[in-house]
Amino acid sequence: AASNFQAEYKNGITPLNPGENLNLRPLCLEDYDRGYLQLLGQLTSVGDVTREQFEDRFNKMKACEDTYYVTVIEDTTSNQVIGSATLVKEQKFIHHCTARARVEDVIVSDQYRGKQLGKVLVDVVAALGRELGCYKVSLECKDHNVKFYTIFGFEASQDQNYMQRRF
Ligand code: 16G
Repeated sequence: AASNFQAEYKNGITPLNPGENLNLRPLCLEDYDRGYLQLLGQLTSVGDVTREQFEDRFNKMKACEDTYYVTVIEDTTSNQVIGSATLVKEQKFIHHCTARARVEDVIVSDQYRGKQLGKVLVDVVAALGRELGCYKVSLECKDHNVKFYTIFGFEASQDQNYMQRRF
């Protein structure tokens, strides 16, 4: 996967070594107690999610083989999840029964901004999308984040629009 990384890093940081006492790994059930949902609350509304609801959702995702790749960074000194990004792989019939991927729910805790951790997270999940054989990886983001995502080779589409219908 290393050869698929796209970003440049300062201060000896690499995607596989994101910093002292920081551990990049898949989400696990115990992250409920490590502030994972509070972290997501810095991105958007999460609501009151009980441990049972979290475990049920986690297990459902896990049961979807080769689909949800929730990646987190844990600060091992505070035992808190301080960053996360998710890759979702979607199976397709098109392009010879290939798959596409989406980068979702990218968030770094406010106290950890400026440490290249967002870069690490997106670099890792985008490289993973490629490794998993997806023919493309896409995301939606706010205007002010467009420049950030170009680092990894994302570009605004000339002829495709992001549309949504909210419920
Ligand atoms: C951003 C996120 C998306 C997330 C959404 C939540 C990235 C690249 N994009 O668009 O994944 O689900 O925000 O906002 O992280 P919402 O609650 O308004 O849908």
